[in-house]
Amino acid sequence: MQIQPSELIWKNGKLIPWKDATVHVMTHCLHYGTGAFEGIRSYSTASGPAVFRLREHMERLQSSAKAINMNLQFSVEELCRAAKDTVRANKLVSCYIRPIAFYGVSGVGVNPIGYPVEVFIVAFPLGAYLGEEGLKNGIRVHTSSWHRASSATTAATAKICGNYLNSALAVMEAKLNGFDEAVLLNELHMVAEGSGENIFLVRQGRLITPPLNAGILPGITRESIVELAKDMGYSVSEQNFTRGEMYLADELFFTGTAAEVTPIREVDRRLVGDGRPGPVTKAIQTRFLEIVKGKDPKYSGWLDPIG
Ligand code: PPE
Repeated sequence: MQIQPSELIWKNGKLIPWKDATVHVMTHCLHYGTGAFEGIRSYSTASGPAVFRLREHMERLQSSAKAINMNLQFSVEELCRAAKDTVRANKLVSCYIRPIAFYGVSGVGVNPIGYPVEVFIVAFPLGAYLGEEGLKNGIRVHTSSWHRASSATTAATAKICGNYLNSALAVMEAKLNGFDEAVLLNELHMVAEGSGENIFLVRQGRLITPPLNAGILPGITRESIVELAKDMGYSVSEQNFTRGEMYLADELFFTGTAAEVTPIREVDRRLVGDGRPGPVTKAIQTRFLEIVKGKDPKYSGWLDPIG
């Protein structure tokens, strides 16, 4: 996916030119994946740009950092302010915000304790993660031969850079096999999530999504959709399901900051339902896209105006 550079990047408290936001080759995180990051979206609303669930994302960044014994030197409030400053400084409205914190340069060796910690926040325009066509008509996925790294192997529920090797292997395999995205099973062979999305199954009008102890990333969109779907009157349960149960689903969809609510129209070369986004997915997607654009005052607490 091409990136459209913006002007300024926030680095450890200061805004610097895009081209200067570089790292040294001996950066610990580059070698060992010892960093944490976030993906956040800002949307255009009638009262100006607003960031969706900014605080929750910065709290998750802090939690991911804690999992790798990394002290960020910036509070959640400071990080929220910094993210908004970055969007404003770049005169962006609808955009993606990528905070990343990582162990920098000191010595050599796997142990990063005592290394300097660098924090960057980048903001840039981003369209539909799985394509406009995918957002509208659904995507084709396959079950990956790679399993989601287990909770016994890594801090699987933290958004840590190194964990994304697992996702990268899965998505490369999916693309090389002609699919749009991968679905990963966990160590118990239950459905976990996509390479960068949580997953929901709809059967007989009820929604099911894997529980947090399935080793998934605790998605902020996932949590929002659970709440929204319940408010819309749907039954929602956090329950494990199998690959075979995906084949019997009436509807399947992915959720994520980047992916928003993306329908899945085919899984392992089997049509999901009739191969078109189903009514529940469409209703939830429509409501979600209205909420993020500030069109529903009931959920205005999920939006943080940039001002
Ligand atoms: N699972 C994974 C593995 C994941 O990476 C994401 C976010 C989610 C679930 C959904 O989480 P949330 O955004 O809080 O609802 N993936 C990011 C994209 C990764 C990428 O860099 O590409 C995102 O959506 O921003």
